[in-house]
Amino acid sequence: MGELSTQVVIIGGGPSGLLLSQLLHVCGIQSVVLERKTKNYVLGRIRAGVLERGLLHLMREAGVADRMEREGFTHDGTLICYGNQMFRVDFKHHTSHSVMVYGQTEVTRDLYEAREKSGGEIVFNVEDVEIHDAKTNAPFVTYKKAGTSHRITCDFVAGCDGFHGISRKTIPQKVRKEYEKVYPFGWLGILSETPPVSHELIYVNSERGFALCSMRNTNLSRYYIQCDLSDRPEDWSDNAFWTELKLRLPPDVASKLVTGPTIEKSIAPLRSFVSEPMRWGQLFLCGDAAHIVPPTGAKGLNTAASDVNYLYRALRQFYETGDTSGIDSYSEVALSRVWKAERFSWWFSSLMHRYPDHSEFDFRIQVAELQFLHGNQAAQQAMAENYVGLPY
Ligand code: FAS
Ligand code: PHB
Repeated sequence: MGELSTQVVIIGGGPSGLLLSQLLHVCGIQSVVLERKTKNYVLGRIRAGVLERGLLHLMREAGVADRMEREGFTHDGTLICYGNQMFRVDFKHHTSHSVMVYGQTEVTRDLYEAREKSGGEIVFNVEDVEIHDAKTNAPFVTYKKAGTSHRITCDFVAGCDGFHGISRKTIPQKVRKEYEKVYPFGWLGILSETPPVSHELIYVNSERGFALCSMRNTNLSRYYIQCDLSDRPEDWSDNAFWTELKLRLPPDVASKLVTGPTIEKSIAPLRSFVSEPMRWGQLFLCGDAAHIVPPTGAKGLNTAASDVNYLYRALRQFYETGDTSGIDSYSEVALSRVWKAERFSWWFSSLMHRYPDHSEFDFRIQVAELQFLHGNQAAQQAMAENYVGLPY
């Protein structure tokens, strides 16, 4: 049995775990990251694309913002289409803030590079991770790697292992309160080495269903269309995807769309999910381990970042002063912002998708909501405040 000791064991080497590890490192707190996959596997997952202002600040504080500042795209607004209408919500005008378009893959790559450069301990291909004695002052984590058992004693455990991880389930079922809403459709997403159809994102509510035009750089486009839950990526040829996307876009946008071979094609199911509490003894949950949002509002990665912000500051406060107030209030403070992100993501999803079980009345309410957003500056300000990211 391999024996190790550290201050914080972080389970999960995705953006939550890596960002927390790097921020703790910057203020001299030791951590070990346990990741069940390989680094390349983690980097191969195509996920989020829009970063809130809070995450930008955290990346700068973690010392990993240089490439993002060079290669990311600052977006001051977004376009919204419905019926034969298209309008722009001006984030900068309403909030004096923007968002950064920079893929989660690149955020994760920058964090891996920084951890490796500073000698961070990241163990890949771990198996059978288990958290022990979380309710005591001497928690420890065991895991296997290549058949050898290991044990790490620590002060705290950060569960950053995503929706399918083991951390949330370490909290006894009778202690956990879970809330869930499953949406009756998925998102079929593609990447193509083609120039984006627009320099800003376009969210579309068309009679054939939702569509989103996004990007990663000037020659890497990211497009999504709402699809049935029974669909599989292999059911959609490239030609079928492009044809459907064009049918959902306004004609003047569709006519400018540059198509090409897809280099990635995947379907993400949509769900809203929250598990409370986010703390159990010395175990703290961050990111998808505790909550999931439909990607409509680009809040998944960004809400993981706000959890990391609260936990990082709470642990720093404890190690620097012995004060446990941040740790003791972590779950309540993090959940307050989580639920606001859940609300916005649910609201924006309700506004932009065609629901198979919608009545005629539901549909007319959706049109009225879109017309109100289109014509009311206060409504656009409320949307802009949520989209750029509420304050931490
Ligand atoms: P992650 O799931 O990213 O990372 C958890 C890590 O823990 C993984 O690397 C996993 O391998 C590891 N792990 C799991 N169990 C473990 C164990 N037992 N031991 C050790 N390691 C373990 N958000 C957006 O904002 N926009 C999007 O378009 C978008 N698209 C998405 C598409 C998909 C298919 C999915 C699943 C999510 C998407 N998201 C999107 C949300 C996504 O970006 C998450 O919010 C973000 O990855 C959260 O980061 P983490 O909390 O680090 O969780
Ligand atoms: C993306 O570029 O992947 C993206 C952008 C905005 C969203 C969801 C996904 O709301």
